[in-house]
Amino acid sequence: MGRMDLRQGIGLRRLGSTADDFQQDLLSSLYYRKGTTVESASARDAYEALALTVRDRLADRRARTAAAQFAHNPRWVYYLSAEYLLGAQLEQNLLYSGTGDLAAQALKPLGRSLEEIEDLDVEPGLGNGGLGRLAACLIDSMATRDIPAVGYGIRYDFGIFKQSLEDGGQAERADDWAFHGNPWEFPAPDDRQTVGFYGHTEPVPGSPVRKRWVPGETVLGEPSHMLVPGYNTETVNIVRLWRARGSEASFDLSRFSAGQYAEAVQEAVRAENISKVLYPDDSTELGRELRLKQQYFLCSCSLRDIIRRFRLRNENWDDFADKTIIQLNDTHPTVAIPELMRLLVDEYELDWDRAWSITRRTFAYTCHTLLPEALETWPVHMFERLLPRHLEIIYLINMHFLREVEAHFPGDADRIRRMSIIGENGERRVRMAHLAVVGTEAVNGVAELHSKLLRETVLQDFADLWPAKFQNVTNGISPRRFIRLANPRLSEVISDGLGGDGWLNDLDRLAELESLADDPAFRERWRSVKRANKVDLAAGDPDSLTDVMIKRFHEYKRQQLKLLHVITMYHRIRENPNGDWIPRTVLFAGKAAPAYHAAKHIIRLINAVAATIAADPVVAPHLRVVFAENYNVTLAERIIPAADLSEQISLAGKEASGTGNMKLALNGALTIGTLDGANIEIRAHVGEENFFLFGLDAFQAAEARINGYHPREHYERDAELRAALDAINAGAFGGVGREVAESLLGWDEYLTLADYRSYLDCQEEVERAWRDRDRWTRMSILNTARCGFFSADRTVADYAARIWRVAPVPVPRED
Ligand code: 26V
Repeated sequence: MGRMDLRQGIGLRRLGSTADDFQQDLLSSLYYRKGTTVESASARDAYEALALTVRDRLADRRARTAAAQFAHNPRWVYYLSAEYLLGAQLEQNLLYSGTGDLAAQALKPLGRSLEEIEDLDVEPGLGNGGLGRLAACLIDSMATRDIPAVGYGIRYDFGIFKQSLEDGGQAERADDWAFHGNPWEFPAPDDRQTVGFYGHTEPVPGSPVRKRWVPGETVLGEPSHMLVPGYNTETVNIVRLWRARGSEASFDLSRFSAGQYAEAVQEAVRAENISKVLYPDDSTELGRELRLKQQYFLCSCSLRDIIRRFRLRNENWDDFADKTIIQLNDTHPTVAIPELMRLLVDEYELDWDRAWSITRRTFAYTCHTLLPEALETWPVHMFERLLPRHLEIIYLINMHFLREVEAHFPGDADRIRRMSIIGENGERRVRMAHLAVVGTEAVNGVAELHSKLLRETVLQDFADLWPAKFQNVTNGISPRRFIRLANPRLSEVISDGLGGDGWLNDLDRLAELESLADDPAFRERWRSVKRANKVDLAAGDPDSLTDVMIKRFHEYKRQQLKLLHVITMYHRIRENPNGDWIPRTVLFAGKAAPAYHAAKHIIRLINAVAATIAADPVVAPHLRVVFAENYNVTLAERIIPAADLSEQISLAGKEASGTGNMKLALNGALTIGTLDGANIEIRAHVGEENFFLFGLDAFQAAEARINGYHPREHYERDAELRAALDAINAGAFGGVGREVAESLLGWDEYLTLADYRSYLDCQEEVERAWRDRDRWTRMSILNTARCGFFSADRTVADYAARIWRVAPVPVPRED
């Protein structure tokens, strides 16, 4: 209650809502917070002053949110994620605070346009791809649904690397995203935490289970938070990001005085390295100690913060799980499970069974992959060195757990070996997914097929033991960011069609567009929006079919399949230059993990093919290949509204969900895709006649592998496929790409050649549909109209009802 009284008591001035008020506040930010004047303000000064002015308005709502939420003492949702891809903040915060027009007005006396200022807003690239962007969409929707929540993460100094092309290949540069400072965050140094590493454990006299951990190294975690406003509601939640710092004692003054400058700071540097850089994951770079350190750093800081917050309103540990649900975004934060056990048993002196019952009810785990190589494990010896007490606790958890298994499946030694948290084949390793399943109340996959495959393959033993624990929660996306902000033209058409913008909080209402799909005037508007978006993107002829494949580069996603299609189109056009070809712009964008050589070869080959086609006067008028550098949220927001065709062509059974597929379909792109991840649900929603399906299904793909797959058979049998691969090998594309051809012909891990013919046939279907402009537009409208299900608001509602069991806590409006 203290907080609310405090705020009410101080009679803080309300921020005005007129253009004049905003103007005044912008100028005072410029004068008093930036310390400059209208005359001498740089563009960056104007940007920062504007950011602070907008932030103030949200901070006001934040204060009321905190008061209302704490007064309510609800069950809080804590989202733990090593990654957040928040996207640019200014435009979003202008929209969510309803100050866009005011801002444009207020900037005029400064001689600046809003567009110019928005270009200075840097996106914090604190994630790799889908998993990090999902975290950002979910916290947006939690705020929009008035769910008391905090997202916890790491404030990396360097985010996902910046990609550029050099000689057609990927080059990486560091992403010093906060080089100029970050006006959106509030440092909260008083909430800093101390985190231990290494050292040893000592018995506690008189207690058989408690231990004292004496760390060999300690590091400070300093939080700052960014505001996470809900749309069309008062709630403003936060995402709290931890940054590692050396303590005062880590600077060695005596060494400095002796001229040993590097040595004097080495301990502080070691500490600060923990939050220095985001791991460009999705490669085989696993097993690095620093990465495990990051994970524990995040978990330890966040749990202590969660406990601090719990104790503001509660006393009894038995209430902890009723007031706390911690959602683990993949296994990266799984060490939170033994950490909570350690805090409860060793520090707060609860007995083991009570602590375990609390812990299990506190956590839930979302799995985001099926790829065996992406399932995290850590060498036992590394764990033992870095986190000796946690390893002991994991052993104890495992002992109790395996007894439970033995009780259910007596004498099934094989099952016990398979299910153990400690893998014993070769090097002993801690299996984080097993720990996550054992230590949580609910486990979910991210699309129907993915959840089913989890239950039936990777986690089958666990599903046998605890069938009720396994659930599905299909992913979703923020309609505010990916329709309203990314595609203002389409948003206007939709709002006109539906009579208002209520759909932005209730995406199922898009269904009302269905009746307009046959209205010629509406279709015409729909088409002209897409065309204008293509003109803005300026990637190619706006009247060409804009065919986009935008996602991380991964062999399982099969950019190489798209490329074989491109090469075949190139051959066909060359052979028949006067054919009735449909002009196409094929746009690729995406990053490859720096150590993922096969993926980088594919990037290089794409650019070599693009150059060859561009230089060919016969083919260039019909076909253009573009590789857009440095794919990130900001670039996605430009490409998605301009797309006609969405490539979702992963090998069935490999893509857990995909979320780009949803963004593209909602913006009226038609999907060509396999029966994988959320594609299956997209197809079910839009109707099979409005989706281009091809390829093996997950069952057939698994069968093909088991029955002995021979890519060469496809090569021998299919002349066009052979021509494409032969062209690569013959050096038709500047001699680039032989590695790609070699891997496809040699092993073809992801059955690219098996799906080639089916994919090409399906592309002909696409072209037939494209030739009938009205048919295509109708399909496009229906895609948008029928994808309301893929709002992250629905995803959050599912988590809230079935996993978190939390209800909204509305924040009263001021006045
Ligand atoms: C990690 C690794 C690391 C080792 C080598 C291979 C590999 C492959 C993938 C990954 C990423 C695993 C976690 C992840 O980002 N999953 C993505 O999560 C999205 C949100 O749920 C989902 O839409 C994507 O389908 C899924 O790939």
